Amino acid sequence: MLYTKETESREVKELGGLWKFRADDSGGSKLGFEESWHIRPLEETGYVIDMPVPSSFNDITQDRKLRDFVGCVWYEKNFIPPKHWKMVKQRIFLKFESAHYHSTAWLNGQHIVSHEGGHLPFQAEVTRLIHFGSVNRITVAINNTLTPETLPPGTIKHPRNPNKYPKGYFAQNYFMDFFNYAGIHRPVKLHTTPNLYIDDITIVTNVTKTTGIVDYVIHVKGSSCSSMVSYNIRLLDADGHEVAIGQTASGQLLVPNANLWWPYTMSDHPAYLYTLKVRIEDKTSIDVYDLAVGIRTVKLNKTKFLINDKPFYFLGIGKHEDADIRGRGFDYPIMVKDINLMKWLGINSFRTNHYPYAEEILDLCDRHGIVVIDESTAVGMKKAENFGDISFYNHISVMEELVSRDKNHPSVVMWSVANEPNSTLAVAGPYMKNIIKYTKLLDSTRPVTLVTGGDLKARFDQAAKYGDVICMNTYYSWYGDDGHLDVIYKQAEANLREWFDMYQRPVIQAEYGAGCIAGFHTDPPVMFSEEYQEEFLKEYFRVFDELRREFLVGEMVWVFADFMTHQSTKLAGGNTKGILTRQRQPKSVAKIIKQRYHQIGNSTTTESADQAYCQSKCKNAK
Ligand code: BDP
Repeated sequence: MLYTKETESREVKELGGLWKFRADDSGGSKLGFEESWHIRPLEETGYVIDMPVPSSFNDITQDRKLRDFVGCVWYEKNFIPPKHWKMVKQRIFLKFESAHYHSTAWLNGQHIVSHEGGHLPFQAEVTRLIHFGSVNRITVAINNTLTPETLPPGTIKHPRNPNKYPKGYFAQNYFMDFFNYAGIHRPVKLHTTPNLYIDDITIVTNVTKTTGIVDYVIHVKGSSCSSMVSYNIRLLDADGHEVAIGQTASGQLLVPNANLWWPYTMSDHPAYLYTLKVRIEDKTSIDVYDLAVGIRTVKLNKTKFLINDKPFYFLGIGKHEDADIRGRGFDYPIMVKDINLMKWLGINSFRTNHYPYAEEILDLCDRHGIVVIDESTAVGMKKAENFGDISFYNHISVMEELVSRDKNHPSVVMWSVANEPNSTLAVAGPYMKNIIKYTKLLDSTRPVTLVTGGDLKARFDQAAKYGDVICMNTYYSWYGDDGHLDVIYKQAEANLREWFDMYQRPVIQAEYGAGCIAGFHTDPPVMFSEEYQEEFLKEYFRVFDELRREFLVGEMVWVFADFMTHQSTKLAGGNTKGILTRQRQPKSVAKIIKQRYHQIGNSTTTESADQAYCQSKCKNAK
């Protein structure tokens, strides 16, 4: 599914703003369906409130019950379509960029689409259901309940003891360390395409000596006869000059003296983007779509992660899409601020912990040369019941939707199929082996990893070994040997070496970090103080500085900013391992990261990358 945007042949009407909202607090969340709330205006069914879209609903009101609500919530929006959209031979789609977790949508009372899982888009063609010249009504029911088969999984606890729990009491448990924010999290868009339209584009890039190779496949829909469709494909450089053309549905474009897409720490001219202009036409329709193309390769050898055949070192961070009030709701100011902070801190990469992020973020990463490890929603798979057939097929769909959405982003260099599944379980082995194998069938051009966690000994692992890169999360002197900073060097070094020795492939420290309450100072350092967080990181740095000369290809601090979690006596106001506060203000450790990352980043900027750029610029100029 292509990103929804306006082009010469497509229009978009964003349906953000205030929606009507009602939680079904009948207990089983069935009332709304039993009473068919979608067939009439929501306010006729009961009391409704205003709810901003996009946003999580949890932190918008003062109602404690809504904050922790488990079950089905209902949203409704009225809109009037532009009159000129009534044109014949045009299609209209309604797209949700994401809603968490299970969504059912109706237009004017008619069911149009259902979708399982947050963080990925879904849409329906609504051409025949739209009423012109009058108000149309969208109704969406969203259920945030997590079960052993959902991704992420959870369980619902129904304690029976009437002496301890009120009648009807139940609670949602889950095994991921972030709050289960829910609602319509990303924009809702009504958009048009011509009758014949570009449904998908797949780009694969390669490089031979100085020539860039762009293999493309255009998938169209809406034509009864494919031989009647003509294709006009043009690849333009960043200055708008045509560098290659194609006239078929699939083909290869050659770009002599190509400007390669480099991460910003590898070149003074990073993130070079070409534009693929696709135009298709038949007797009645013309459709046009522009796609940014970064020409680059990703390869591995035993000890290195190579971008354009040069070693890349992840000076990275783990993140969340999380902020005050809006929860996990998409927000341009937060997104741009985060990218600016990353550049300020010298961060050249992040993992989309622990779900796919908004496409707008990946676009920014393409343009800024920030490298992304793109992760699925499989987090918190701790029990054997999370590795059954239903989970497996859900997982397959997530990987299909994720790869199909993000495959053309040069910034995305690796897929992560899961975070810290219980890799000691025998069932985890074949399960993850098959998920990784399937992901490679979907995309053979990028490595695939599975992020492993805890102090799991390599020899007991059943699953992480199937990944191309070992991605490892550890928290020495935090979870275990609490407060003993002096164990970090020995334990972290031994652990990373053991994994490399056993599996002989590049290793990334994908998470490590210590909680820190901003403004809490102690000397000598104790846990949760700014000083402890600093010393903790410095101990890990000693290990990284030794091992990056051998097989370590990245370090990714946990975590970019403090974020909300479930409530627990161990978590005051959520997870405080941020190097920034939740409001994106630096803790003292941020300065240490900034200094280290800029220093390493500057020293790894490859002269050859810049030479290649200059050579091709000079040749183009001639
Ligand atoms: C890691 C998880 C991450 C948690 C972190 C922590 O991957 O999601 O937030 O632990 O406990 O194991 O801070």
